[in-house]
Formats: sequence, structure tokens, C-alpha cells
Amino acid sequence: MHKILRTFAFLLLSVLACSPAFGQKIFDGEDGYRLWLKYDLLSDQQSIKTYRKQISSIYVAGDSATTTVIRDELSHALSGLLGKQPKFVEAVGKHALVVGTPSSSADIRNADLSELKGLGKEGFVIKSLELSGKPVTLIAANTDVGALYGTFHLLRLIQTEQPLRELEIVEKPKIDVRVLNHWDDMDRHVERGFAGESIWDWHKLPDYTYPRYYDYARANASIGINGTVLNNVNANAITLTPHYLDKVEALADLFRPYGIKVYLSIKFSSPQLIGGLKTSDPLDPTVKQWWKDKVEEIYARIPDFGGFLVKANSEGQPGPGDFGRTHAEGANLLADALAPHGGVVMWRAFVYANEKNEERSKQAYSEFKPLDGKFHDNVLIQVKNGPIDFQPREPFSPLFGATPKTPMMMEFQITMEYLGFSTHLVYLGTMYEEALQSDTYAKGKGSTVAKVVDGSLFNNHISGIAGVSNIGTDRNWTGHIILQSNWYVFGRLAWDHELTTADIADEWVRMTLSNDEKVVSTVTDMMMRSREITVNYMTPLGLHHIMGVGHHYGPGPWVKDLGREDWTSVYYHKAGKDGIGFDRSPTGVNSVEQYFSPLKEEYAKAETTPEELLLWFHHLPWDYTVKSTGRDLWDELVHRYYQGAADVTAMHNQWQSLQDELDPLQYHQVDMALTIQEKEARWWRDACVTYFQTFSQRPLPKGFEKPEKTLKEYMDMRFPYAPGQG
Ligand code: GCV
Repeated sequence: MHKILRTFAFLLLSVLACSPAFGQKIFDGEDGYRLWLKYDLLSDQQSIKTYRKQISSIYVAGDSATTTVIRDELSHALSGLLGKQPKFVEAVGKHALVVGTPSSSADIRNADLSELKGLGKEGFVIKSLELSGKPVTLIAANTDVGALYGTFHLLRLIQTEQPLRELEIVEKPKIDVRVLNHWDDMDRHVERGFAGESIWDWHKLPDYTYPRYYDYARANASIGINGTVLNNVNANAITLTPHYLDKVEALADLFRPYGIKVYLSIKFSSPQLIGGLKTSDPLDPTVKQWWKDKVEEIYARIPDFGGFLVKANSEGQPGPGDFGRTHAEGANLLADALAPHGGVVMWRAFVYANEKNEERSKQAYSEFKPLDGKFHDNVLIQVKNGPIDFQPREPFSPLFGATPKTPMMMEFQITMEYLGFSTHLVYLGTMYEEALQSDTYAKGKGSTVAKVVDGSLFNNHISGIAGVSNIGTDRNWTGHIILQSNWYVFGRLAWDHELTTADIADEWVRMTLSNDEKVVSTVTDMMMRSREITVNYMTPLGLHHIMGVGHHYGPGPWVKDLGREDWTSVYYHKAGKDGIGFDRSPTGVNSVEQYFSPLKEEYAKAETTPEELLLWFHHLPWDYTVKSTGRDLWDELVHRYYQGAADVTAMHNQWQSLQDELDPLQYHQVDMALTIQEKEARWWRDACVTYFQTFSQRPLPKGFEKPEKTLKEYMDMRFPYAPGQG
């Protein structure tokens, strides 16, 4: 008997040991590649029946590359969602879905849709109506790309199980230029990228392309993104050489049917680096001619090329300042070369220099405000949402609202440089919404940042918004399934900043995870709270820039003695025995003066500064009483750190409560990431509290568990191979 048992045990162990992952479960399922365009069969049979009736045939008018994309998408999507290949026809039928433009379809022309008049090239109408006497669902636009946007909108309605009855949808984007910025290098390294390599395989382009390029275009078109800056703002001049322009051209050709233009980041010193000139001075005639010729060469290949993005005189990049010229003179040089072809310049305002005797958060405003009115018509100034650098929380940049004659373009970071890389679940929608809905008071109450960005506040003739991409070669694109929602919410808000980020989270969850109500309500709740939770365990109460040096991974409030003071953490938190925080009020560096009234007066006093920005604007004693809770500052800080870490555990529990409702692979991936996030939230909490305690010299409030390690142990941790370094 013993022998039989032993043999059985041996056999069992052998089978387990030979299985591909001994001791580990293999998870089949959704790996995240399909993003929010999964198109799996709807679970509600009744909805399927109704949709099938309402779309008994499909007529897509026209024969452009874009209409082919529309047909392919509808075929792919509806066969998946409704479990039956849709019937494509060549004329309007009863209960058909009709897609087209007045020029591609006589039926649409004859319907004389007045709504189309104000919709420009990208807007669309979706209507339930009678067309040539037949009841149909109509997607109409002025261009095929508008019709493509309308198609994705209709598919979203079906994916989220909305009724298709009595539709009366009229949409157009509020912002003109809606671009992703890829900080991708030519060797496929992605600066601040945490999801693998660059998706652009420069070596194999132009002849070798991947399905991923098309899926990238589909995903972007589905949320209304209409441009992509292919390369890093820390640019390599080589991109403008013919060898690389061949590759850029291939991508532009591929993206065109999806309404996506390509743009390039350029190096300001390109005339010297690849043009053999002795100077790159923007006022030098040979330099002007060089750029004019280069731009002509680009447009000969890519007639709809979008234009240039420029990081100049910032963090070591060359710029007009090297020749004693202004940012306006630099930008106008390029703008003049691009103007005849319809291209634009996106000139970044992310400038700061040690040599300037001015605090870093004030410098962009000081440099660009006086240049208002000096930029040519096709220049947009691209400004990061906050005055420092994509911190978990910043006030909005005071440049928004300060330049009535110059379009200010928003730059958000989608990649998570300062927010836990690609392992922390942080939905950035709430952060984008907070920035966009901030009131600048530039023209009185209601002058929101969104109205500056969309050009409506000052009647600017062009508007733009950029998101620094979080995309890489990881199978799930963004390194974490939930972080796909940040790409998604960026696009949706770029299209319409009046949408609420809660609604956007809701639709994203339905499309990506499930329409199950428990899943939708639990995950949207996690997403909506996640950013505040992260602020609490990283940088509560307005603290900022206290992360690990260089790579920005993990806590590093002790960072000091670097080449530049404003790269250190101690410069930003200014913790001492007397208290903590940066005095940017009139008694300090007075950055509050850059805001309009009443903000400048509100921010000037701690009592009227919003608590979440307290230590951004004020240096306060450890016993300062925090109004909302009545705790002293030290206690409040500690409470927030502990609350943040505890909330991550709660989020993890919420996720685990959904195990039976979710796809096993999606579930498992996020579960693993949440395990990391829990550990790292505690690490942030413990390292920061231990460090700040050396200044406050106060005990932890009662009942709080002691940090695991000593301060020295935290300070000794090193991460030379943390991903995404610049
Ligand atoms: C592309 C921060 C980042 C850099 C980035 C820079 C910028 O400083 O750490 O990696 O460089 O911002 O936005 O230009």
C-alpha cells in the first residue's frame, strides 16, 4: 500500500514539475492588447436582439481609405459584439446603419442636415431618422474622418449597452490639435517609459510594419486623438535626415486614413548638426533658408505633416538663447518655414535655469508673458499643467490666462514618471479635470484653464492639448491594464473637456473590463479615489518633488547636494526644526503674484490656501493647526501618509472582491500590481515619516505602526536600473 502511495505521489509531483510553471498558475484570458476595443459578445441576449434589428444592414458611402477603415471596424466590432457578421449593402435599406458625408452620399445630401454646418472637418451627427423614406440610424459628417469618429462613438454606445433609439447626437471637438507626445528615442528607449520599448521600430521601418501600428491608430481614432509626435523632445537631429524621413513618411501614410497627422520633435541646432552650417541663429539668413528647404523636403513626402514640437534652452537642449535670441524669434523661424504648408510649431514653456536669480516655479511665466503677441499665428506655447514638473499635485501653471494673444496649449503627462511608474493604479482623469476646471480668473470668474486651452476665453484662432504617452511594446501597451484608462481619458477630455471623468471611467471600465454593475461601480470607485490616495502616500498637503534622484522611483526626501539646487528634494520641502513647506507667499519668493485676483490673495495666506496646496505655498510650523481636522501639522502629515497606504490596501481588497466577475488574466495582472503598490505605498509612508520626524522631533500619533526600517536603511537603497531614465 505504501509503495502504491509513494508511486502515486511521485507521479503527481513529476506531472506538476513538468508543467510549464511549477507552483504557479497559468492564466488564460485577456492580456490587454485589445485595449478598450475588445468587442466581445455582449452578455445581454435581449440587447443583442434589439441591436441586430436596428442594424439589419450597413451602408457606408464612399470609397476612400478612411471608409475602408470604417467598414473594417464595423465588421470586426459588430460580428464580435452581436455574434453575427453584419450585412454590408450598397444602398440605404430599412433599419440600416448609414455612414457617409453629403459628398459621398446623395441620400445624406438630400437630407440637408443643418447640424453639419457648424461641425467642421471632425464633427459628426448620429441620428435616428427617415432617410429617403426608410427608418435608419445615420452617422453623417462633413468628411470621412468625421464619419470615422462618429462610427467609434456609435460602437461605444453598443459596447456600453446604450439604447440606439431616437438618437440626436451632435459632436465636434473643442480643441483643434489633440496629440500624443512620445518621448521615444531612435534606439527605442523611451524616456520615462515604463511599458517596454518604443513601439516604433526605426530600424525596420519603412518596409516592415507591425499590426500594432494599425491598432495604435485605431485606438487613437476611437478617442479622437488626431496627431502624434513620434520622437522625444530631447530630440536627435538625425530624424530630419532623408534616411529617417523615409520612415516617418511610412508611418504618416499608415496613420492618414485614421485622421492622425505626424509631427516631429526637432533639435534647434539641426542646421549645424546635420546641415553643415556654422550657426543655428534664428535670424541668420542661411539658417532660415535651411529650415525652409528642410520643411519643403518634408512636405514633398508628407503633404499633411503636422509640424514641429520644440524643447529649447531647457535642461541642456540648444535654443535661440544660445545666440542671444528670444523664444519668439526661435519659434517664428520655424513657424515661417511651416506656415505655407499649414504646419504648426508647438514651442514648450518648460524652461528653467539655475543661473537665473529666480525661483524655478516662476521662470516660465517670467520668460513667456512678456513675449505675448510676439509669436506668429501658427505657434502654440505648450505648457505643463503645473509650474514645476508633473507632480502628483500642483496648482495650475499661472501662464494659463496670462497671454491673451498667444494660444497656450496644455501638456499633461500620461506616463507615470512621478506617480509610481507602471505599477501604481492611479487614474489621472481626476488630475486632468482638476487642472482644466481650475479658475484662472483671467477675465473674471469662470475663466477656467479649459477655456484658455480651447481658445474660447481669448478667441484664439488655434488650440491644442498634448499628452506624454505611456505606451510601449508591453503586450498590454501601458504596463498595467488600468493605466490604459489614462490614455483613454486623455483622448476623451481632449475631445470634450466638459465630460466628467467619472463618466469616462465608467465607459472605459465597461469597454475594457465588463458591463457587470458590480465591476463597474467597484472599479470606477477605485479609479476615482486613486489619485488622491497616491497624493496622500507620496506628497500630501502640497509637498512636491521629493522622489528618488534621477530615475524618480520611490521616496527621496533627503536628496540634496546635486549640481542644481532645484533638482534636490530639500530645496522643495525645506523641512527644518521650525517647520516644513516652501514659502511662495509675498513673505517668500512671491510666486503667488503671478496669479490673478482673488487667487493671489487667497494663496498669499495659509488660512485661505486650499489645504491640498498648503505646503506648496507656505512654510508652516509643526504645530500649525490644520483647519479641516484640527490636528497639528505634524499629526496631519502623518495621518495622511498612513491613510494613503491604508487606502491602497482597501483598494486591493476591492479588486479582490471582483475575482469571480473578471477575466482571470486581467484580474491577476492588476492583482500583482496592487501587491507592489501596497508595498511601495508603505515604503513611501515609512521613509517620508521617518525622515520628516528628524525635523519635527515629535512622536508618531498613538496607534500607528512603527516604520519597518531605519532612516539610514531607506536612504541607502539604490536603483541604478530603474526603467525609463533620461
Ligand atoms: C523629456 C522632466 C523629466 C525629463 C523630461 C523633462 C521635459 O524633467 O524628468 O525626463 O525630458 O521633464 O519635460 O522636457
